[in-house]
Amino acid sequence: MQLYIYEHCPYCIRVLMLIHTKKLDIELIVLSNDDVETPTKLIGKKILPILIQDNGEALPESLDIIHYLDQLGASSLGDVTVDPNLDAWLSESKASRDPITRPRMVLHPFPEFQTESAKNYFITKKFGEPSVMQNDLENSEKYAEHLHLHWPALIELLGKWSDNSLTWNDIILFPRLRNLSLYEALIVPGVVHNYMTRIAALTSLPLFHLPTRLG
Ligand SMILES: N[C@@H](CCC(=O)N[C@@H](CS)C(=O)NCC(=O)O)C(=O)O
Repeated sequence: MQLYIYEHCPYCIRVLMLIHTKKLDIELIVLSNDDVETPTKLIGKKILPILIQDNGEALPESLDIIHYLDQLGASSLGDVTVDPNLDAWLSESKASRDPITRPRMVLHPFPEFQTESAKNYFITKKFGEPSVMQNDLENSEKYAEHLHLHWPALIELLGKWSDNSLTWNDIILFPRLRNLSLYEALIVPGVVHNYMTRIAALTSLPLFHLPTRLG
């Protein structure tokens, strides 16, 4: 099997979390961010991740791919159960997280952003104008302050989750927190720090910078 990904993409990282945990032998193909043709040929639109199954069929949608892969051999994740408050936390914190992570995605040397055209594709799509991206970058500290208002609610969620093996909650949350670690000056509470480092180790998906620990 083959998996088409972008390394900055949280949905692609969801799938990699399971692949690494189950040690599945799947060929990873990182597409350039401006390659519209390859995904469009496979599934009719430009969106990753896409899994090419052994029978050649292309399967899009991260959760469908994870569900399919988790059924192979012994299941790691079991039935889909996601904390009903997790989506709300992600929605509420999005306006603080996105301006921190998005500019840094395209500045990081991810393989999908190796050409100017690939970078420009992302910048135009996400920001419209390079000046908007620059503005987000310059206001990182302000957004990081906003983010601090959201940590107590996340700490409450994490307190209710089991911390033995990988869960569906981790699949949804960790890629977002990991992308926040692109910010070299990230400061997180001890509970969140423990969570990020534990899941990074469990899934062999290292953080980009180790956040400063608060408490
Ligand atoms: N619902 C999809 C969402 C995937 C998604 O939004 N992927 C983004 C990258 S993070 C994408 O490929 N967007 C098109 C683009 O980057 O041009 C899934 O869960 O797989």
